[in-house]
Formats: sequence, C-alpha cells, structure tokens
Amino acid sequence: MNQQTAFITGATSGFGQAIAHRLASDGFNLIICGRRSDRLEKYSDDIMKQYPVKIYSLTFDVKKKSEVTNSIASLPAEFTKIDVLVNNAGGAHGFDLIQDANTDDWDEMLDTNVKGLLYVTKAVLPLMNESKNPYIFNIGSTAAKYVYEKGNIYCATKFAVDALTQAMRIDLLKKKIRVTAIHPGMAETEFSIVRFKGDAEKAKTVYKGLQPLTANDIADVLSYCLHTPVHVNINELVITPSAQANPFYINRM
Ligand code: NDP
Ligand code: 8X3
Repeated sequence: MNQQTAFITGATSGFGQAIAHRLASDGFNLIICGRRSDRLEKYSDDIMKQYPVKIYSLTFDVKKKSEVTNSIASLPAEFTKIDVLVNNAGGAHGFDLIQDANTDDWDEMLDTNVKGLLYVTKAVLPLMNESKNPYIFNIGSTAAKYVYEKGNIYCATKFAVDALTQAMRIDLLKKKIRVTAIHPGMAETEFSIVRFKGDAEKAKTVYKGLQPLTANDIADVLSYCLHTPVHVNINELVITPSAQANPFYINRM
C-alpha cells in the first residue's frame, strides 16, 4: 500500500502533537494544523528528523470558515489524498457558572469545538474519496458523557461532538469511512492552562495528587483503533486515569 496521509488539527500541543509523532512512527505522512505556525515548523522538522515521512503544515483558525476552506484547498497535489482525519483542535475557555460566564468564552468554545470541527470535516471529506482505509477520529471528552458544575458550555460542545460522531458514522456508512470518538478524562496538556486563561499554577492543582493521562496515552489508543482490521469499527472509547472513575469520583493521594 502507498504511504497513507493523516490530517491532524490541534497539532501544536497536547494530544495533537503526540498523535502526529505516533502516526509518523507508524509511517503516515502528515498534514499538521494549528494557529501557532512557529510550533508547526519546529515539530515538523523534529518529526522528519526521526521518521522517513513527509509533513505539510497548515496554519489556520478552525473558527474561520473561509480560512479553513482556503487552507485545505491550497494543499499541494501530493497531500490531496487523505486517509485519516483527526478532529482534535479544541478546548475549554473559562470555568464559571452560566449566570457569571463571559459570553465571548461561549462563542469561542461553540465556534471552535463544534463549528470548527464541522468546517474541517466538510473540507477534508472530498479528499478522502480515494482512500482504501478512510478513518475519522473525533476527540470528545468525559465532558461529552457527564455535565459537571461550571462545565456547562464546554460539556455542551462535547455532547455535540458525541452526537456528530454518531451522525458521521451513519451518513458516511456507504462511503465506508470508519468513525471513532475518543473521550479522554483528565490529561495534563495545555488544556487547563487555556481553560484558566494562562494561570499555570491553578492549572497544576487540577492534577494534584493523582497521575493524569498523558498525551501519549491518547495517541497510543488512537493508533490501536487505526490498526484494527478494516471490518472493525470501534465506535467510542472513554478513557480516564486509573484514579478517576468519572468527573465526580477522583482518588487523590
Ligand atoms: P491543548 O491546549 O494542549 O491543545 C489544543 C490544540 O487545539 C492546540 O494545538 C491548539 O493550537 C488547537 N486549537 C485550539 N483552538 C484552535 C483554533 N481556534 N483553531 C485551530 N486550532 C486550535 O489541549 P489538549 O491537547 O488537551 O486538547 C485537545 C483536544 O482534547 C481538545 O478538543 C480538548 O477539548 C480535548 N480534551 C482534552 C482533555 C484534557 O484533559 N487535556 C480531556 C478530554 C478532551 P493553536 O493554539 O496553535 O491553534
Ligand atoms: C477535559 C476533561 O474533565 O475537564 O475535556 O472535562 S474535563
């Protein structure tokens, strides 16, 4: 089989960065995306030094429909057959009761986690038509399964990702595209730093007294799903640290 290509959003940090490394080690060529182009260039160089793969960086904001469409339309010919789409870009902005929240934070989460995922999917799908093993991963969250205090809009966006994953599995059935939702629990990335608007100390307290998931744990699981036989579709995986049963029960030492 020719070398396959994976398109990964949110590859400048956390899960996306780890998934890029993992899929390069699995032999995939990559299209890595994010807004921080300096990081994309650096990670691209780092990965290509380690693995014999080709990488193309695309800098765009998933919230901006025309940026998404134009960036994907600008891909050079050798990157226009895509096998794997990883919809990972996203995050939480603010941690407030609904009555106290900043509505700009709501827009940021709804536009990124829901509409951004849809814009990217719509633009990438035509490039998956020739793939022999087309696969879409949507990164949800335990917040797609449980609503917790002050999670409100973030949880709503991840419930939407869960619903959209089910919708894609139905609508793309005849195109033979496998679709999997990966729903992680507590994982130490830049997620909490972003949620708490740059307050790294506050972000650290989220993981105090427990061993959180790492980005590599999620990359390993995604790679496992991808390497199951093509007649197998793992619909969803909910993955927490061993010290977390769900958002409400956490065993801190
Ligand atoms: P990070 O903050 O480390 O990474 C987020 C990534 O998303 C970055 O690469 C960022 O790139 C990208 N991104 C964010 N907004 C945009 C945007 N508007 N346009 C383009 N790219 C964007 O967090 P994680 O790796 O933890 O998060 C990845 C996904 O996993 C998110 O969807 C998050 O909700 C989800 N998740 C995280 C969990 C956790 O505990 N860490 C648990 C469950 C789910 P850049 O800023 O360069 O644009
Ligand atoms: C991130 C995990 O627990 O903050 O999606 O919702 S949590």
